[in-house]
Amino acid sequence: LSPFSWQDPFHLDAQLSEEERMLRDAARAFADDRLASRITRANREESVEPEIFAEMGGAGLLGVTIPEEYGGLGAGYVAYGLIAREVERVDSGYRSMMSVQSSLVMYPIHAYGSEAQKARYLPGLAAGTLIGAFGLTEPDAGSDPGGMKTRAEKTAEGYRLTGSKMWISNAPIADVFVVWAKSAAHDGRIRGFVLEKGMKGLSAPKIGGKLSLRASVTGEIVMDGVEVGEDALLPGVEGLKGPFGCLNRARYGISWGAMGAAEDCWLRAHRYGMDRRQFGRPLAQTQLYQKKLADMQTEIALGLQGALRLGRMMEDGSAAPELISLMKRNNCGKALDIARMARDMHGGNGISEEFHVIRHMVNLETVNTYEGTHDIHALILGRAQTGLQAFF
Ligand code: TGC
Ligand code: FAD
Repeated sequence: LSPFSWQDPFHLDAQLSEEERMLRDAARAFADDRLASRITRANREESVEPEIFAEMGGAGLLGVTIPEEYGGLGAGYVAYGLIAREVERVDSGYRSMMSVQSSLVMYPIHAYGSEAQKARYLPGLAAGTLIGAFGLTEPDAGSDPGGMKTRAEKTAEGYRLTGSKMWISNAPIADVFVVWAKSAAHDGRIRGFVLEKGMKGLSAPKIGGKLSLRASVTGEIVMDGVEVGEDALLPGVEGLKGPFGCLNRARYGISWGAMGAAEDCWLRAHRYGMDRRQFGRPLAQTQLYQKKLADMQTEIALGLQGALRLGRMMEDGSAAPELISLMKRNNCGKALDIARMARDMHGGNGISEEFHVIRHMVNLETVNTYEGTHDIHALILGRAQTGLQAFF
Protein backbone atom coordinates (compact mmCIF):
# COMPACT_ATOMS: atom_id res chain seq x y z
CA LEU A 1 0.00 0.00 0.00
CA SER A 2 1.18 3.52 -0.72
CA PRO A 3 1.03 6.57 1.58
CA PHE A 4 -2.29 8.43 1.86
CA SER A 5 -2.59 11.54 -0.27
CA TRP A 6 -4.95 13.61 1.89
CA GLN A 7 -5.68 16.22 -0.77
CA ASP A 8 -6.25 13.66 -3.55
CA PRO A 9 -7.27 10.36 -1.88
CA PHE A 10 -8.32 8.58 -5.12
CA HIS A 11 -5.31 9.87 -7.11
CA LEU A 12 -7.66 11.66 -9.48
CA ASP A 13 -4.68 13.36 -11.05
CA ALA A 14 -3.29 10.02 -12.18
CA GLN A 15 -6.56 9.17 -13.91
CA LEU A 16 -6.27 12.12 -16.29
CA SER A 17 -4.55 12.31 -19.65
CA GLU A 18 -1.58 14.59 -20.23
CA GLU A 19 -3.81 16.94 -22.26
CA GLU A 20 -6.45 17.06 -19.50
CA ARG A 21 -3.84 17.91 -16.88
CA MET A 22 -2.46 20.63 -19.11
CA LEU A 23 -5.90 22.20 -19.68
CA ARG A 24 -6.67 21.94 -15.96
CA ASP A 25 -3.41 23.66 -15.04
CA ALA A 26 -3.97 26.42 -17.61
CA ALA A 27 -7.50 27.02 -16.23
CA ARG A 28 -6.14 27.14 -12.68
CA ALA A 29 -3.50 29.69 -13.69
CA PHE A 30 -6.16 31.80 -15.44
CA ALA A 31 -8.49 31.60 -12.42
CA ASP A 32 -5.69 32.58 -10.03
CA ASP A 33 -4.32 35.41 -12.20
CA ARG A 34 -7.45 36.90 -13.74
CA LEU A 35 -10.43 35.97 -11.59
CA ALA A 36 -9.30 35.69 -7.97
CA SER A 37 -8.05 39.28 -7.96
CA ARG A 38 -11.44 40.63 -9.10
CA ILE A 39 -13.95 38.62 -7.16
CA THR A 40 -14.19 40.44 -3.83
CA ARG A 41 -14.93 43.75 -5.48
CA ALA A 42 -17.25 42.27 -8.14
CA ASN A 43 -19.24 40.49 -5.45
CA ARG A 44 -19.38 43.51 -3.13
CA GLU A 45 -20.45 45.90 -5.88
CA GLU A 46 -22.57 43.37 -7.81
CA SER A 47 -20.63 44.49 -10.86
CA VAL A 48 -20.24 42.43 -13.98
CA GLU A 49 -17.21 42.75 -16.19
CA PRO A 50 -18.18 41.73 -19.75
CA GLU A 51 -14.52 41.74 -20.84
CA ILE A 52 -14.05 38.56 -18.78
CA PHE A 53 -15.69 36.67 -21.65
CA ALA A 54 -13.01 37.72 -24.13
CA GLU A 55 -10.32 36.89 -21.57
CA MET A 56 -11.86 33.45 -21.04
CA GLY A 57 -12.10 32.99 -24.80
CA GLY A 58 -8.47 33.98 -25.23
CA ALA A 59 -7.49 31.39 -22.63
CA GLY A 60 -9.46 28.67 -24.47
CA LEU A 61 -12.10 28.22 -21.75
CA LEU A 62 -15.19 28.71 -23.95
CA GLY A 63 -16.65 25.92 -26.10
CA VAL A 64 -14.21 23.33 -24.79
CA THR A 65 -16.13 20.41 -26.39
CA ILE A 66 -16.98 22.28 -29.62
CA PRO A 67 -14.85 21.27 -32.66
CA GLU A 68 -11.87 23.43 -33.55
CA GLU A 69 -13.32 24.36 -36.96
CA TYR A 70 -15.87 26.52 -35.07
CA GLY A 71 -13.34 28.01 -32.68
CA GLY A 72 -13.73 25.47 -29.87
CA LEU A 73 -11.03 23.27 -28.36
CA GLY A 74 -12.42 19.94 -29.56
CA ALA A 75 -11.59 18.45 -26.14
CA GLY A 76 -13.62 15.96 -24.09
CA TYR A 77 -16.15 16.26 -21.29
CA VAL A 78 -13.61 15.51 -18.57
CA ALA A 79 -11.53 18.49 -19.72
CA TYR A 80 -14.68 20.65 -19.66
CA GLY A 81 -15.46 19.49 -16.11
CA LEU A 82 -11.92 20.10 -14.88
CA ILE A 83 -12.08 23.67 -16.19
CA ALA A 84 -15.46 24.26 -14.48
CA ARG A 85 -13.93 23.05 -11.21
CA GLU A 86 -11.01 25.48 -11.45
CA VAL A 87 -13.19 28.47 -12.31
CA GLU A 88 -15.75 27.72 -9.58
CA ARG A 89 -12.94 27.40 -7.03
CA VAL A 90 -12.91 31.19 -7.36
CA ASP A 91 -16.64 31.85 -7.74
CA SER A 92 -19.78 30.05 -8.92
CA GLY A 93 -20.81 33.19 -10.82
CA TYR A 94 -17.74 33.06 -13.07
CA ARG A 95 -18.39 29.37 -13.76
CA SER A 96 -21.99 30.26 -14.53
CA MET A 97 -20.92 32.84 -17.13
CA MET A 98 -18.72 30.22 -18.74
CA SER A 99 -21.12 27.29 -18.64
CA VAL A 100 -24.07 29.24 -20.05
CA GLN A 101 -21.87 30.35 -22.95
CA SER A 102 -20.48 26.85 -23.62
CA SER A 103 -23.26 24.39 -22.77
CA LEU A 104 -26.41 26.44 -23.16
CA VAL A 105 -25.60 28.67 -26.13
CA MET A 106 -22.74 27.15 -28.15
CA TYR A 107 -23.92 23.57 -27.67
CA PRO A 108 -27.47 24.06 -29.09
CA ILE A 109 -26.20 26.15 -32.00
CA HIS A 110 -23.68 23.44 -32.78
CA ALA A 111 -25.99 20.46 -32.17
CA TYR A 112 -29.28 21.84 -33.58
CA GLY A 113 -28.24 24.80 -35.73
CA SER A 114 -27.88 25.24 -39.49
CA GLU A 115 -24.44 25.59 -41.07
CA ALA A 116 -25.13 29.32 -41.49
CA GLN A 117 -26.01 29.71 -37.78
CA LYS A 118 -22.87 27.85 -36.73
CA ALA A 119 -20.67 30.00 -38.96
CA ARG A 120 -22.36 33.22 -37.83
CA TYR A 121 -22.22 32.70 -34.06
CA LEU A 122 -19.81 30.00 -32.90
CA PRO A 123 -16.42 31.63 -33.62
CA GLY A 124 -17.43 34.86 -31.82
CA LEU A 125 -18.91 32.95 -28.88
CA ALA A 126 -15.74 30.84 -28.62
CA ALA A 127 -13.59 33.98 -28.64
CA GLY A 128 -15.87 35.66 -26.10
CA THR A 129 -16.37 38.66 -28.39
CA LEU A 130 -20.03 37.64 -28.44
CA ILE A 131 -21.85 36.92 -25.17
CA GLY A 132 -24.68 34.39 -25.05
CA ALA A 133 -27.79 33.82 -22.91
CA PHE A 134 -30.26 30.91 -22.69
CA GLY A 135 -33.93 31.61 -22.05
CA LEU A 136 -36.02 28.72 -20.81
CA THR A 137 -37.39 29.76 -17.38
CA GLU A 138 -40.39 32.09 -17.22
CA PRO A 139 -42.10 33.90 -14.35
CA ASP A 140 -44.75 31.14 -14.19
CA ALA A 141 -42.69 28.21 -15.53
CA GLY A 142 -39.51 27.29 -13.60
CA SER A 143 -39.34 23.66 -12.56
CA ASP A 144 -42.06 22.95 -15.12
CA PRO A 145 -40.70 24.47 -18.34
CA GLY A 146 -43.36 22.61 -20.34
CA GLY A 147 -45.78 25.21 -18.92
CA MET A 148 -44.05 28.08 -20.78
CA LYS A 149 -46.23 30.83 -22.26
CA THR A 150 -43.78 32.28 -24.81
CA ARG A 151 -45.28 31.88 -28.27
CA ALA A 152 -43.90 31.94 -31.82
CA GLU A 153 -46.52 32.81 -34.47
CA LYS A 154 -45.84 32.22 -38.17
CA THR A 155 -45.44 35.32 -40.34
CA ALA A 156 -44.79 35.68 -44.07
CA GLU A 157 -41.01 35.98 -43.49
CA GLY A 158 -40.57 33.83 -40.42
CA TYR A 159 -41.90 34.15 -36.85
CA ARG A 160 -43.13 36.68 -34.30
CA LEU A 161 -42.10 35.92 -30.70
CA THR A 162 -44.04 37.13 -27.70
CA GLY A 163 -43.41 36.35 -24.05
CA SER A 164 -40.93 36.82 -21.24
CA LYS A 165 -38.13 34.82 -19.69
CA MET A 166 -37.03 35.24 -16.07
CA TRP A 167 -33.78 34.66 -14.14
CA ILE A 168 -31.60 34.52 -17.23
CA SER A 169 -27.81 34.50 -16.69
CA ASN A 170 -25.85 36.99 -18.84
CA ALA A 171 -29.07 38.38 -20.41
CA PRO A 172 -28.46 42.13 -19.78
CA ILE A 173 -25.05 41.98 -21.52
CA ALA A 174 -25.86 39.32 -24.13
CA ASP A 175 -25.45 39.70 -27.88
CA VAL A 176 -27.00 36.31 -28.76
CA PHE A 177 -30.09 34.80 -27.11
CA VAL A 178 -31.13 31.15 -27.50
CA VAL A 179 -34.81 31.19 -26.49
CA TRP A 180 -37.44 28.46 -26.37
CA ALA A 181 -41.04 29.06 -27.42
CA LYS A 182 -44.18 27.11 -28.32
CA SER A 183 -44.59 27.38 -32.07
CA ALA A 184 -48.09 27.39 -33.56
CA ALA A 185 -46.64 26.39 -36.94
CA HIS A 186 -45.27 23.20 -35.34
CA ASP A 187 -48.46 22.04 -33.55
CA GLY A 188 -47.54 24.05 -30.45
CA ARG A 189 -44.29 22.10 -29.97
CA ILE A 190 -41.35 23.80 -28.28
CA ARG A 191 -38.77 25.18 -30.72
CA GLY A 192 -35.50 27.04 -30.27
CA PHE A 193 -34.79 30.47 -31.80
CA VAL A 194 -31.61 32.53 -31.95
CA LEU A 195 -32.23 36.23 -31.35
CA GLU A 196 -29.77 39.10 -31.52
CA LYS A 197 -29.35 42.17 -29.36
CA GLY A 198 -30.97 45.22 -30.95
CA MET A 199 -33.90 43.41 -32.54
CA LYS A 200 -37.09 45.49 -32.34
CA GLY A 201 -39.22 44.46 -29.36
CA LEU A 202 -36.36 42.65 -27.58
CA SER A 203 -35.07 43.86 -24.21
CA ALA A 204 -33.17 42.28 -21.34
CA PRO A 205 -33.51 44.27 -18.10
CA LYS A 206 -31.27 43.40 -15.17
CA ILE A 207 -32.72 41.76 -12.05
CA GLY A 208 -31.28 43.75 -9.16
CA GLY A 209 -30.98 43.00 -5.45
CA LYS A 210 -29.51 39.52 -5.82
CA LEU A 211 -27.73 38.37 -2.66
CA SER A 212 -26.25 35.29 -4.37
CA LEU A 213 -24.13 34.89 -7.53
CA ARG A 214 -23.50 38.63 -7.52
CA ALA A 215 -20.53 38.49 -9.92
CA SER A 216 -22.76 37.04 -12.66
CA VAL A 217 -25.43 39.35 -14.03
CA THR A 218 -28.99 37.97 -14.30
CA GLY A 219 -31.95 39.45 -16.14
CA GLU A 220 -35.20 38.98 -17.95
CA ILE A 221 -35.69 38.54 -21.68
CA VAL A 222 -38.75 40.45 -22.80
CA MET A 223 -40.04 39.66 -26.30
CA ASP A 224 -42.73 42.08 -27.38
CA GLY A 225 -43.60 40.80 -30.86
CA VAL A 226 -40.00 40.26 -31.97
CA GLU A 227 -40.01 39.56 -35.73
CA VAL A 228 -37.38 37.13 -36.99
CA GLY A 229 -36.72 35.36 -40.27
CA GLU A 230 -36.93 31.62 -40.87
CA ASP A 231 -33.14 31.60 -40.41
CA ALA A 232 -33.56 32.28 -36.65
CA LEU A 233 -35.20 28.90 -36.04
CA LEU A 234 -32.93 26.09 -34.81
CA PRO A 235 -33.85 23.48 -37.41
CA GLY A 236 -32.44 20.37 -35.75
CA VAL A 237 -34.69 19.76 -32.73
CA GLU A 238 -38.19 20.08 -31.42
CA GLY A 239 -39.82 19.43 -28.06
CA LEU A 240 -38.43 19.70 -24.53
CA LYS A 241 -35.55 17.42 -25.42
CA GLY A 242 -34.02 20.47 -27.17
CA PRO A 243 -33.42 22.52 -24.00
CA PHE A 244 -32.85 19.38 -21.93
CA GLY A 245 -30.06 18.26 -24.26
CA CYS A 246 -28.28 21.52 -23.33
CA LEU A 247 -29.11 21.18 -19.64
CA ASN A 248 -27.55 17.70 -19.56
CA ARG A 249 -24.17 19.24 -20.45
CA ALA A 250 -24.49 22.20 -18.11
CA ARG A 251 -25.69 20.07 -15.18
CA TYR A 252 -22.74 17.74 -15.70
CA GLY A 253 -20.32 20.72 -15.62
CA ILE A 254 -21.97 21.98 -12.42
CA SER A 255 -21.30 18.63 -10.75
CA TRP A 256 -17.56 19.40 -11.15
CA GLY A 257 -17.88 23.11 -10.51
CA ALA A 258 -19.71 22.73 -7.19
CA MET A 259 -16.88 20.48 -6.00
CA GLY A 260 -14.39 23.24 -6.88
CA ALA A 261 -16.24 25.68 -4.63
CA ALA A 262 -16.43 22.98 -1.92
CA GLU A 263 -12.68 22.33 -2.18
CA ASP A 264 -11.93 26.01 -1.73
CA CYS A 265 -14.09 26.04 1.43
CA TRP A 266 -12.49 22.85 2.76
CA LEU A 267 -8.90 24.02 2.19
CA ARG A 268 -9.64 27.40 3.72
CA ALA A 269 -11.19 25.73 6.80
CA HIS A 270 -8.17 23.43 7.00
CA ARG A 271 -5.72 26.34 6.90
CA TYR A 272 -7.78 28.37 9.38
CA GLY A 273 -7.91 25.47 11.84
CA MET A 274 -4.13 24.99 11.68
CA ASP A 275 -3.47 28.70 12.30
CA ARG A 276 -6.14 29.68 14.80
CA ARG A 277 -5.54 28.75 18.43
CA GLN A 278 -8.15 28.54 21.17
CA PHE A 279 -7.85 26.86 24.58
CA GLY A 280 -4.08 26.73 24.06
CA ARG A 281 -4.03 24.62 20.90
CA PRO A 282 -4.90 24.85 17.20
CA LEU A 283 -8.61 24.48 16.43
CA ALA A 284 -7.52 21.68 14.08
CA GLN A 285 -6.35 19.73 17.11
CA THR A 286 -9.89 19.32 18.42
CA GLN A 287 -11.94 16.24 17.68
CA LEU A 288 -14.97 18.12 16.35
CA TYR A 289 -12.86 20.20 13.94
CA GLN A 290 -11.12 17.09 12.61
CA LYS A 291 -14.43 15.27 12.16
CA LYS A 292 -15.70 18.17 10.06
CA LEU A 293 -12.52 18.17 7.94
CA ALA A 294 -12.86 14.41 7.45
CA ASP A 295 -16.51 14.77 6.37
CA MET A 296 -15.56 17.47 3.86
CA GLN A 297 -12.64 15.48 2.49
CA THR A 298 -14.78 12.34 2.11
CA GLU A 299 -17.66 14.02 0.27
CA ILE A 300 -15.31 15.93 -2.04
CA ALA A 301 -13.23 12.86 -2.89
CA LEU A 302 -16.35 10.82 -3.67
CA GLY A 303 -18.00 13.70 -5.54
CA LEU A 304 -14.98 14.28 -7.78
CA GLN A 305 -14.57 10.59 -8.48
CA GLY A 306 -18.27 10.37 -9.43
CA ALA A 307 -17.98 13.41 -11.68
CA LEU A 308 -14.94 11.90 -13.40
CA ARG A 309 -16.73 8.60 -14.00
CA LEU A 310 -19.75 10.48 -15.38
CA GLY A 311 -17.46 12.48 -17.67
CA ARG A 312 -15.91 9.31 -19.05
CA MET A 313 -19.41 7.90 -19.61
CA MET A 314 -20.42 11.09 -21.45
CA GLU A 315 -17.37 10.68 -23.64
CA ASP A 316 -18.18 7.06 -24.54
CA GLY A 317 -21.91 7.77 -24.91
CA SER A 318 -23.08 5.57 -22.04
CA ALA A 319 -24.29 8.28 -19.59
CA ALA A 320 -28.05 8.51 -18.95
CA PRO A 321 -29.72 11.85 -18.06
CA GLU A 322 -30.77 10.37 -14.70
CA LEU A 323 -27.12 9.79 -13.80
CA ILE A 324 -26.47 13.47 -14.54
CA SER A 325 -29.35 14.31 -12.15
CA LEU A 326 -27.77 12.09 -9.51
CA MET A 327 -24.39 13.82 -9.73
CA LYS A 328 -25.75 17.37 -10.09
CA ARG A 329 -28.05 16.89 -7.10
CA ASN A 330 -25.54 15.19 -4.82
CA ASN A 331 -22.54 17.39 -5.56
CA CYS A 332 -24.53 20.62 -5.20
CA GLY A 333 -26.17 19.48 -1.96
CA LYS A 334 -22.87 18.30 -0.48
CA ALA A 335 -21.04 21.45 -1.59
CA LEU A 336 -23.67 23.59 0.12
CA ASP A 337 -23.33 21.55 3.35
CA ILE A 338 -19.53 21.90 3.16
CA ALA A 339 -19.70 25.67 2.60
CA ARG A 340 -22.06 26.08 5.57
CA MET A 341 -19.70 23.96 7.70
CA ALA A 342 -16.66 25.98 6.59
CA ARG A 343 -18.48 29.19 7.44
CA ASP A 344 -19.11 27.88 10.95
CA MET A 345 -15.51 26.69 11.39
CA HIS A 346 -14.26 30.21 10.68
CA GLY A 347 -16.27 31.58 13.63
CA GLY A 348 -16.95 35.32 13.37
CA ASN A 349 -14.40 35.66 10.58
CA GLY A 350 -16.61 33.33 8.56
CA ILE A 351 -19.03 36.13 7.82
CA SER A 352 -16.33 38.43 6.42
CA GLU A 353 -15.74 38.76 2.67
CA GLU A 354 -12.03 38.51 3.40
CA PHE A 355 -12.36 34.80 4.20
CA HIS A 356 -14.52 34.00 1.12
CA VAL A 357 -16.49 31.07 2.56
CA ILE A 358 -19.75 32.96 3.07
CA ARG A 359 -19.67 34.08 -0.58
CA HIS A 360 -19.34 30.46 -1.70
CA MET A 361 -22.12 29.53 0.71
CA VAL A 362 -24.65 32.02 -0.64
CA ASN A 363 -23.61 31.27 -4.24
CA LEU A 364 -24.21 27.57 -3.73
CA GLU A 365 -27.82 28.31 -2.72
CA THR A 366 -28.33 29.35 -6.36
CA VAL A 367 -26.30 26.46 -7.76
CA ASN A 368 -28.45 24.05 -5.75
CA THR A 369 -31.57 25.67 -7.29
CA TYR A 370 -30.80 26.38 -10.93
CA GLU A 371 -30.55 23.76 -13.67
CA GLY A 372 -33.19 21.78 -11.75
CA THR A 373 -33.61 22.12 -7.99
CA HIS A 374 -32.29 19.53 -5.53
CA ASP A 375 -35.83 18.19 -5.08
CA ILE A 376 -36.66 18.14 -8.80
CA HIS A 377 -33.63 15.91 -9.40
CA ALA A 378 -34.84 13.67 -6.55
CA LEU A 379 -38.17 13.33 -8.38
CA ILE A 380 -36.38 12.49 -11.65
CA LEU A 381 -34.48 9.74 -9.79
CA GLY A 382 -37.64 8.61 -7.95
CA ARG A 383 -39.48 8.27 -11.26
CA ALA A 384 -36.62 6.24 -12.72
CA GLN A 385 -36.71 3.78 -9.79
CA THR A 386 -40.45 3.39 -9.43
CA GLY A 387 -41.86 4.21 -12.83
CA LEU A 388 -44.25 6.50 -10.94
CA GLN A 389 -44.57 10.19 -11.88
CA ALA A 390 -44.60 12.36 -8.71
CA PHE A 391 -44.31 15.83 -10.29
CA PHE A 392 -48.08 16.28 -10.43
P1 TGC B 1 -40.78 14.78 -19.48
O1 TGC B 1 -42.11 14.24 -19.85
O2 TGC B 1 -39.96 14.09 -18.45
O3 TGC B 1 -39.91 14.96 -20.80
C1 TGC B 1 -40.37 15.75 -21.90
C2 TGC B 1 -39.49 15.44 -23.10
O4 TGC B 1 -38.16 15.82 -22.81
C3 TGC B 1 -37.29 14.68 -22.86
N1 TGC B 1 -36.33 14.78 -21.75
C4 TGC B 1 -35.02 14.80 -21.92
N2 TGC B 1 -34.26 14.70 -23.04
C5 TGC B 1 -32.93 14.76 -22.89
N3 TGC B 1 -32.34 14.93 -21.68
C6 TGC B 1 -33.06 15.04 -20.55
N4 TGC B 1 -32.46 15.24 -19.38
C7 TGC B 1 -34.46 14.96 -20.64
N5 TGC B 1 -35.49 15.06 -19.75
C8 TGC B 1 -36.61 14.93 -20.43
C9 TGC B 1 -38.21 13.48 -22.69
O5 TGC B 1 -37.66 12.32 -23.25
C10 TGC B 1 -39.43 13.96 -23.43
O6 TGC B 1 -39.16 13.84 -24.83
P2 TGC B 1 -40.35 13.54 -25.88
O7 TGC B 1 -39.65 13.42 -27.17
O8 TGC B 1 -41.00 12.27 -25.37
O9 TGC B 1 -41.28 14.73 -25.78
O10 TGC B 1 -41.01 16.29 -19.08
P3 TGC B 1 -41.74 16.92 -17.89
O11 TGC B 1 -42.45 18.13 -18.40
O12 TGC B 1 -42.53 15.90 -17.10
O13 TGC B 1 -40.43 17.37 -17.09
C11 TGC B 1 -40.30 17.27 -15.76
C12 TGC B 1 -38.89 17.64 -15.28
C13 TGC B 1 -39.00 18.00 -13.84
C14 TGC B 1 -37.98 16.44 -15.44
C15 TGC B 1 -38.22 18.76 -16.04
O14 TGC B 1 -39.10 19.64 -16.51
C16 TGC B 1 -37.06 19.45 -15.31
O15 TGC B 1 -35.92 18.96 -15.33
N6 TGC B 1 -37.26 20.62 -14.67
C17 TGC B 1 -36.20 21.46 -14.19
C18 TGC B 1 -36.09 22.68 -15.08
C19 TGC B 1 -34.68 23.15 -15.25
O16 TGC B 1 -33.72 22.44 -15.04
N7 TGC B 1 -34.54 24.38 -15.69
C20 TGC B 1 -33.25 24.92 -15.93
C21 TGC B 1 -33.32 26.26 -16.63
S1 TGC B 1 -31.77 26.79 -17.30
C22 TGC B 1 -30.85 27.23 -15.99
O17 TGC B 1 -31.19 27.09 -14.86
C23 TGC B 1 -29.54 27.79 -16.33
S2 TGC B 1 -28.64 28.34 -14.99
C24 TGC B 1 -27.14 28.29 -15.74
C25 TGC B 1 -26.06 28.95 -15.06
O18 TGC B 1 -26.13 30.18 -14.79
O19 TGC B 1 -25.03 28.26 -14.84
P1 FAD C 1 -40.18 26.72 -8.62
O1 FAD C 1 -40.25 25.82 -9.78
O2 FAD C 1 -41.34 27.62 -8.38
O3 FAD C 1 -39.83 25.92 -7.32
C1 FAD C 1 -39.97 26.47 -5.99
C2 FAD C 1 -39.80 25.31 -4.99
O4 FAD C 1 -40.81 24.33 -5.22
C3 FAD C 1 -38.44 24.55 -5.12
O5 FAD C 1 -38.02 24.16 -3.85
C4 FAD C 1 -38.81 23.32 -5.94
O6 FAD C 1 -37.93 22.23 -5.69
C5 FAD C 1 -40.22 23.04 -5.43
N1 FAD C 1 -41.04 22.29 -6.40
C6 FAD C 1 -41.39 22.66 -7.65
N2 FAD C 1 -42.15 21.71 -8.23
C7 FAD C 1 -42.25 20.71 -7.33
C8 FAD C 1 -42.91 19.44 -7.33
N3 FAD C 1 -43.57 18.99 -8.41
N4 FAD C 1 -42.83 18.67 -6.23
C9 FAD C 1 -42.14 19.10 -5.13
N5 FAD C 1 -41.50 20.29 -5.07
C10 FAD C 1 -41.56 21.08 -6.15
N6 FAD C 1 -33.10 29.77 -16.15
C11 FAD C 1 -32.86 29.83 -17.48
O7 FAD C 1 -33.67 29.43 -18.31
N7 FAD C 1 -31.67 30.35 -17.95
C12 FAD C 1 -30.72 30.83 -17.12
O8 FAD C 1 -29.67 31.29 -17.57
C13 FAD C 1 -30.98 30.82 -15.71
N8 FAD C 1 -30.08 31.36 -14.85
C14 FAD C 1 -30.40 31.48 -13.51
C15 FAD C 1 -29.58 32.23 -12.66
C16 FAD C 1 -29.94 32.42 -11.34
C17 FAD C 1 -29.09 33.29 -10.47
C18 FAD C 1 -31.11 31.83 -10.83
C19 FAD C 1 -31.52 32.00 -9.39
C20 FAD C 1 -31.92 31.08 -11.66
C21 FAD C 1 -31.60 30.91 -13.01
N9 FAD C 1 -32.46 30.24 -13.91
C22 FAD C 1 -32.21 30.26 -15.25
C23 FAD C 1 -33.75 29.74 -13.44
C24 FAD C 1 -33.67 28.43 -12.66
O9 FAD C 1 -33.45 27.35 -13.52
C25 FAD C 1 -34.99 28.26 -11.88
O10 FAD C 1 -34.96 29.22 -10.83
C26 FAD C 1 -35.16 26.87 -11.35
O11 FAD C 1 -35.34 25.92 -12.39
C27 FAD C 1 -36.36 26.77 -10.37
O12 FAD C 1 -37.50 27.35 -10.89
P2 FAD C 1 -38.33 28.44 -10.03
O13 FAD C 1 -37.36 29.47 -9.55
O14 FAD C 1 -39.48 28.89 -10.85
O15 FAD C 1 -38.85 27.65 -8.76
